[in-house]
Amino acid sequence: MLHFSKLAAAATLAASLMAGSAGAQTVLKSSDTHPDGYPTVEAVEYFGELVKERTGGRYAVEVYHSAQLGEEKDTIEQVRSGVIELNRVSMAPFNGTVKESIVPALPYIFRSEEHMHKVMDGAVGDQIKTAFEGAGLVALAFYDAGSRSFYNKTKPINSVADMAGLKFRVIQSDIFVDMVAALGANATPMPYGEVYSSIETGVIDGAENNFPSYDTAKHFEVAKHYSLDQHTILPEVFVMNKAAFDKLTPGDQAIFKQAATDSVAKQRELWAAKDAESRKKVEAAGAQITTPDKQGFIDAMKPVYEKHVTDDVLKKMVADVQAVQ
Ligand code: GTR
Repeated sequence: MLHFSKLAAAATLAASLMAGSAGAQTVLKSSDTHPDGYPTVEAVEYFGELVKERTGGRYAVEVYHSAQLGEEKDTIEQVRSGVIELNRVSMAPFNGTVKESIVPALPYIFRSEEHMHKVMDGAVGDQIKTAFEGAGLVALAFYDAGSRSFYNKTKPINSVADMAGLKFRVIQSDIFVDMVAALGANATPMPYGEVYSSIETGVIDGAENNFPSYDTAKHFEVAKHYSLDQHTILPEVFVMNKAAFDKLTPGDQAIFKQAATDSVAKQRELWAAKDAESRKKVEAAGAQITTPDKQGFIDAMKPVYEKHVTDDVLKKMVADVQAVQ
């Protein structure tokens, strides 16, 4: 043990001396709830490699995966206050603080993943990015997270009627709570890391997520009925503390932005592969996938839109999204 820590100290010293000879290196911390190898973790690592290369080693990124720095809500506070510089999280936990982030979280707002890409790569995406600045954050990139669907341990879901009375964990956003209520079920928002044991012990019947999360968080082991209702195609967001970003020179800011854009293409490729791989894996492990009639789910969402799309800004954004072909 002693031997190991001496070695580690020597390695750290050597690394800092090397960095010193090339000019001081600033290491930026980034959080992710997912395990090493997950597409978002890999994408931020790739971003870090590009930044390091393009700044001649002046900046590097260290990704703390597997929720090492805490659950999403906590790490969002950390990045807003500057305790960490970067964070890759879902857009949903921002719904209460960044109004414009509500739009991509609305159920069935996107017709397909292609539609989501067009919207998020276009004017509405830019509008959402600008809105994050109000929360002290620079939204560097939007990443793919496929579509979220319900899964539970109790029974297969083939229609809205089958949802009645079931208890689902939802991601921490009121939109998701209201969506579940509109489907006749009960929602409990809770941190991601508590979902497995809560399903196992019966505190909840299930949750809602995409295949890679259902797979890597092992939820398929405790909730085998997965219904492809695809209620949201909610992208992830990769954010940077605004004060930390503002401290960069204009040249470095451009490098960071370009590296983030480059990481999006990489993440989309990784995501498509992981989505297919995870689906295969959970099916082989016994997950039962049903394809419910989506129209019933879509029709039930009217009250969610009425409650959350309240002002003119949001109404216009929803219309703009719908107009994107
Ligand atoms: C995943 C998402 C995570 C986290 C999680 C959740 O799809 O990638 O960032 O938000 O869902 O449901 O908490």
